[in-house]
Amino acid sequence: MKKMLAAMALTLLVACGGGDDEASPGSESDEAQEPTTISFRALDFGFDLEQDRYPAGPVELVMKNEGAQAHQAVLYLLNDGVDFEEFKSAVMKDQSVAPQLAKGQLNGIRQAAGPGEESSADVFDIEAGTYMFICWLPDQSLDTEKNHAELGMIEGFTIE
Ligand SMILES: [Cu+2]
Repeated sequence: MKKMLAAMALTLLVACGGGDDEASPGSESDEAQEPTTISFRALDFGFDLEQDRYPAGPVELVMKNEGAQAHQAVLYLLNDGVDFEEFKSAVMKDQSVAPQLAKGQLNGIRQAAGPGEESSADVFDIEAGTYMFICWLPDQSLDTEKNHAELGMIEGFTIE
């Protein structure tokens, strides 16, 4: 669907590009850029992103909770040199290392969404890097004392 829209947008650009304004192709920086939607599903326990790479620029986060528990998606930008697998395994073992490996408190979805609910964050500008969504909410079942991150609710994606 995204590809199709991109192709249509390109066709429109080409179709409208025959004017006398030579500067118009590729001068998108003059105009407000349409935000990219990063939409993903929250599950018990994990995130399912439609893509693992998105372009830098304005983005909107949209989370659909398809799990049976409430979920959030706190957004982290990994420090240079930290890769996704390294971060995930370190945080699943000891969540206190997260602030040492990444910058937290970005414009993620910190407000919990209940089962079946959709939650979004305001459009913001995102720069290139490796990012991570984490859900820190406690497991509500009776048999674990873990939080969702410890149960694997950590997922990464790249902004390029
Ligand atoms: Cu969760």
